[in-house]
Amino acid sequence: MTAPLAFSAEVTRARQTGAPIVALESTIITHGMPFPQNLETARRVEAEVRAAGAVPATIAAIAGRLHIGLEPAELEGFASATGVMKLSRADLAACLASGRTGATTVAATMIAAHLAGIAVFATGGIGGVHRGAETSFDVSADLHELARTPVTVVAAGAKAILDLPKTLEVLETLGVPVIAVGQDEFPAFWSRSSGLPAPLRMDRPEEIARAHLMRARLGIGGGQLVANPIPAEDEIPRERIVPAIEAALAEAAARGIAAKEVTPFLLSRIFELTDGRSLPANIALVLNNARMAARIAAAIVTERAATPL
Ligand code: PSU
Ligand code: MN
Repeated sequence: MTAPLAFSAEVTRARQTGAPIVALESTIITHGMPFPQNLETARRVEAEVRAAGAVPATIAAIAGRLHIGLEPAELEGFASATGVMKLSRADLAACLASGRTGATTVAATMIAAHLAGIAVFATGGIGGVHRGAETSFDVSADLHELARTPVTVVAAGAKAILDLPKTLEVLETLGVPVIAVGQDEFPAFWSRSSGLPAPLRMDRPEEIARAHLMRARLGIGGGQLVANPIPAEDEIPRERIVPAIEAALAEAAARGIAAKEVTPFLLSRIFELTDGRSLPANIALVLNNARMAARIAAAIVTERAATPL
């Protein structure tokens, strides 16, 4: 018995021709943005991947099958569905085995991408170490997945709602390369600057592709985190977003929000507290990451052909 994968027509063709493919997550659609902006954004992200010369594979569990690429009607139904599970490594199998529908987080999307032979994945921001993790122990399973599954994940850093220094420490402990694109600093999702140096810096997609392939040649396993800063014209300066973050965090603590609910709660409160200003920035950075991921995926195809293992 093999994994219950369902490929879209477009992804099936790309697999036959060896075209570059970029995986896209679906938790950002169901738990990260309000309807209908979530559907519109999902479509725009797919279009951005195509425009940059790769094929998008939006990943989601629908009625017990793990979809690698969604047909337009599936994407629409999924974006407006209610009661969709939020799936990480812990619950992916349970969801599929019971025939349910679920959105894949970074961790679950990496697992699906790897099963489907897809090397590169674009998202907004990965999960990380939450503030107060020294007492709550809330550390996203995304970090452990990066340590074990060989997929290159393009994100705009980790969300600024997190404890970024602790997130970088855990990534270092787990042996995950953190590569800032085009700058020395680790980006902070809505803002380009975090005040923290990134462990590695690369300026071109080809370098990132070669590093991905070198990890495979060395048998190291695990993925790479590509930290791609939000475009300057779209960023929300740190001092503007910090008050909204502090207020949302205080509210989450007062209401006892815990476990899987934390990230969706914070994102939707920050959206409200910034009068919606957080959303265009979030959309812009996802589009920017989709473009970068497409270039890396194309470079991996080219480099693989040039340097057989
Ligand atoms: N980034 C966003 N919006 C999101 C997420 C990330 O801009 O909704 C999601 C991703 O799916 C990520 C998840 O994997 O939040 C992390 O959740 P947690 O902190 O519960 O591990
Ligand atoms: Mn968590």
